Amino acid sequence: MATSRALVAFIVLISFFAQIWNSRVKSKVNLNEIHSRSLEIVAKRENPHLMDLELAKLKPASNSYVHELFPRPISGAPQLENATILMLCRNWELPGVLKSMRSLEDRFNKDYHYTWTFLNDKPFTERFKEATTFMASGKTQYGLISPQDWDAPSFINVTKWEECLQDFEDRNVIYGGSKSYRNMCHFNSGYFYKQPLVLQYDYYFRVEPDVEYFCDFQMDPFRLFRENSKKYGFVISLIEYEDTIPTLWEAVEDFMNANPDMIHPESMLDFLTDDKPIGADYLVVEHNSSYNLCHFWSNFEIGDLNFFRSEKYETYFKFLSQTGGFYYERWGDAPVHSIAAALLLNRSEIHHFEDIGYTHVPFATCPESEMLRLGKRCICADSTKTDNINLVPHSCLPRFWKYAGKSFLREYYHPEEYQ
Ligand SMILES: Nc1nc2c(ncn2[C@@H]2O[C@H](COP(=O)(O)OP(=O)(O)OP(=O)(O)O)[C@@H](O)[C@H]2O)c(=O)[nH]1
Ligand SMILES: [Mg+2]
Repeated sequence: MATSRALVAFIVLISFFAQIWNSRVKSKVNLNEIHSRSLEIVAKRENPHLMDLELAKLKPASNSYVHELFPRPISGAPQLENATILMLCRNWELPGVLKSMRSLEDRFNKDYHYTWTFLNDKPFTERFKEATTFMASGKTQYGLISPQDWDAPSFINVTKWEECLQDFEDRNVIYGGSKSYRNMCHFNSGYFYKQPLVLQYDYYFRVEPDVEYFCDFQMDPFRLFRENSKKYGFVISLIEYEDTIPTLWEAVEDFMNANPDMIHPESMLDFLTDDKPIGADYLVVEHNSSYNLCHFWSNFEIGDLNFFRSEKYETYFKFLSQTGGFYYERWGDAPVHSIAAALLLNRSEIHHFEDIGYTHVPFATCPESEMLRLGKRCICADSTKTDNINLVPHSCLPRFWKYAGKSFLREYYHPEEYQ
């Protein structure tokens, strides 16, 4: 009797463990299965017309490269470049810093582990260092900017500066009354690439607090840059507030006249000066100089640091800085970088990342191709449905396409990096 009771108890026990084991096996995620299911969905949606174009190796405005999407998770250790992710920020911005880090880690850096470099004009707190170190998938490093690199240069006339600040504030120019904003723009224009922690790198990826990346990267933008000799990359291009740069273009013209040899023979000067309508929508903003106010939005930037450290760029920056315009007006690093890239580089060295969804309030961009949005698991929509800025009248992207052409993802994708 006792033996049969023990036997029953034993059987019950075995079936109990078997059930647990079964449920564990069943709930195990099979990534390969998920991946092939995604491919089936894509196959159903594949447009035969696009496939024909693909076979014919045509590259019209349609996204004829969609077949190359849906790579599997990255395999092993990918090839790395000499690059860092760079953020200038303040201690109190920590929540926004972590938000941006979380997004970029999830969408890109968790596969690569590039080092995060943080810069600040005040020492970072232990709390800041601790939280960012935990959030990063790679190393973190923290740099303190010297007063010489951060504060207004000694030739700035303080009385005149105060008057200008008041005037800008009275006219409600955005950040018009802020001294620190001017230091920041001056620093971002001429000093970030010379910081001791940054000097060791060839490439940087600029990140700001409170931004978000909407799509998986599925590629290393630094590698793309090196292999394709790219020097400056952006995602959003739009027109600048003219009130912030009343005499910037005058200074740029003086620079061009003084240094005609520095302007690249294949420069994109036309991107900065042409204001003829493009298609049905065109820039409607009036401007007082021959600069059409188009610039790359520099809160997202991927760039070659050697370009900024070049004699050409250094001469350009010093020329602009000694006019005092960063302080008496409120020149932003965005138009300053953009004009430099457009004048000093070959237009082929400037890259639009059409496949990176991104937002920094108040604008957002999202890949136009639906297949691209699916394949990169984007959480944004094309310009017909959302606040996507790509094709609105104050976007300069169509003008960029006109003068620099359009690039295609399949030219950069490395299938061998994926399982
Ligand atoms: N360390 C430090 N960083 C700053 C300072 N001012 C701005 N920054 C950083 O410089 C970058 C640009 O400043 P933002 O305040 O974001 O300027 P913006 O993007 O034009 O404007 P909003 O984001 O709309 O406020 C961000 O990464 C900021 O964290 C400053 O005084 N000290
Ligand atoms: Mg910002």
